[in-house]
Amino acid sequence: MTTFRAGFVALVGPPNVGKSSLLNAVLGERLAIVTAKPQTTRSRILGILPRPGAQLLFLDTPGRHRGTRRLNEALNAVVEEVVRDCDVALLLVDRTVGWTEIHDELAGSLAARSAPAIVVGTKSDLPAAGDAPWPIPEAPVGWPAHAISARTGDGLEALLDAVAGALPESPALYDAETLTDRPVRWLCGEMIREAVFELLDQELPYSIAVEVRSFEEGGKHVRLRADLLVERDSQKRIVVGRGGSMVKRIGIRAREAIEAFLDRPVHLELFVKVDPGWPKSPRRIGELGYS
Ligand SMILES: Nc1nc2c(ncn2[C@@H]2O[C@H](COP(=O)(O)OP(=O)(O)OP(=O)(O)O)[C@@H](O)[C@H]2O)c(=O)[nH]1
Ligand SMILES: [Mg+2]
Repeated sequence: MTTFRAGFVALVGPPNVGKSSLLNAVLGERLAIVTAKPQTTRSRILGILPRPGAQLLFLDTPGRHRGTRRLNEALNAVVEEVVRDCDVALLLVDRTVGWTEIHDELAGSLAARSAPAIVVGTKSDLPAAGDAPWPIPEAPVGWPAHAISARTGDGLEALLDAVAGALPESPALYDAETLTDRPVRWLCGEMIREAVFELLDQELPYSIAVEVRSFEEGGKHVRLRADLLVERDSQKRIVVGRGGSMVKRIGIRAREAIEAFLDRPVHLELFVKVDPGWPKSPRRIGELGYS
């Protein structure tokens, strides 16, 4: 009898290294939002990939970062939990940036629990990646290393083979149809947050949360109502924009992404609301699904 393997594969690394892009590339599905800004991902997102003889359960995580806000602490707690519980860890290094102190910390945690770990060099399609040394000199001795590009797909098959081979023998842990543990309506909320990150400048996106209030499937349309939560009135004015122009742009961009994801026409209504305490309240952070 051939052996079946299954287990949890952690995607960890500093913000912006390409964790969510790698998840989407291996699944062939835009499950996790991706933006040019660091600290986009705010939660653990499970993405399930069936392979011949294996089931790979990828866990995307928020970039591990420093910061004292309650939200940051919650995000780092997510990373710690995934590092502690995974069967294999992929430690991602942006090849155009190289190894950082955050990699030292994560490598230390992984070595302490002696989980199999693989160093993944990302963004190999960029010229600056080719100029940097490979394999990465600071990476722990003996850890396998794979250079990949989520953009072109280079290196992904070899990486997936290595990951599958490192998983424990186990029957499949989820049924074959399952793609993720996140509800569709929450994933739609994330696409609204992606538009927020793309259209608003500087620090403002970090103060914004999205709460989907209703998700109705009727006829061929999906009807979605969501709140954009900000911390202060001054932020609300910017997010609404002159005569509602900004919230309208966010709505148009988000609707297009959600329609592509659901493959159906979508009616989206957005409301901007002040919720001063949300990033400081563990209860709100949990309700919003950022944990
Ligand atoms: N050229 C190139 N860019 C990439 C690749 N992978 C990711 N990027 C870009 O890098 C940026 C960050 O990608 P993400 O996937 O959001 O990174 P992340 O590690 O999930 O970031 P956080 O969620 O903020 O921690 C985005 O602008 C991506 O388009 C790649 O293979 N090639
Ligand atoms: Mg991400």
